Amino acid sequence: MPEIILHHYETSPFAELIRVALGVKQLRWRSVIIPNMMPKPQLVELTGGYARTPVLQIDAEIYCDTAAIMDALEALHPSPSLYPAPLGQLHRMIAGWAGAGQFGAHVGAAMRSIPPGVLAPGFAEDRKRRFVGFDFDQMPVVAPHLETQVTANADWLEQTLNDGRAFIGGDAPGHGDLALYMNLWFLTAMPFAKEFADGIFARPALAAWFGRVRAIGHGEVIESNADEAIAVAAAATPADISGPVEVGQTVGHPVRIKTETSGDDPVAGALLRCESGGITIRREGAQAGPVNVHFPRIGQIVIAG
Ligand SMILES: N[C@@H](CCC(=O)N[C@@H](CS)C(=O)NCC(=O)O)C(=O)O
Repeated sequence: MPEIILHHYETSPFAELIRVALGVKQLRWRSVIIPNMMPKPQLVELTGGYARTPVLQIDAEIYCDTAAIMDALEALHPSPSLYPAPLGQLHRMIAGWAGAGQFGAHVGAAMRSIPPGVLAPGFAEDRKRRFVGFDFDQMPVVAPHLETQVTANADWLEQTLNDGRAFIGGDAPGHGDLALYMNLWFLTAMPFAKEFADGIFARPALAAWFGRVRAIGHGEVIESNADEAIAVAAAATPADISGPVEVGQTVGHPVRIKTETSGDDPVAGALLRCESGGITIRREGAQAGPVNVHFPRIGQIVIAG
């Protein structure tokens, strides 16, 4: 099996989702710790501009966004599936809910009472510039509302799990479980919202489910670093991919991929594939050489030229 390399940092909820997915599949993976704000020159060497966390690398294949990463892990190691019956693909839609407004709500609730001086210099500015609509200065104003959103989510989860099922779809955990888990995990990972988190975790079925997901673990982790990861990409040949593409697009033509609501640079390359299942472009890094960069179709804008 090829080397799996996760570019991530400890406190990232989306990274925690993938770490647990690696645990579900009991995989062995290399951990590359990246900065939690810009600049990220070695990550961008591989992605071409995408700088969100996490990014997965398998040889010269670079997967941006947890949705694309989950597909890559599922293709590499299909069993146990991250999309178990009966929910199957519905897990993706639940993950979409958890990763959008609910993600922001949990981050806001978790960081509401952060004492002055705790955030690294430049962190608040980084998030304001890179996450359209996000502003730490507005936190005291919006946090009470965000807490209501977290509470509604927790109530629904509790009601779902109340019939004694182990995971949201039954006996096996899936993408939706991991995405709901990552938000609640962030509430526990941040020490600033203990009282609020305790109230959320007072729901017994939710708390027991959270314990079951946490017990999955992270698989087998090997420490690595960005230089090694770039060398792995440089030594590998990217996969030969040729379509399908959408109406009006042509394989090989130049495109730029821009993440919705992100202030990061679009990624430029030659289009290899663009369909509901995802987007792949070929680009060349100065040190990494030719790489395939993969994105999910949902949430990405394809700009011709
Ligand atoms: N839709 C993306 C969202 C990823 C995301 O927003 N990650 C956060 C960290 S949890 C991030 O990138 N923060 C800024 C950074 O790490 O520089 C995904 O599913 O991977």
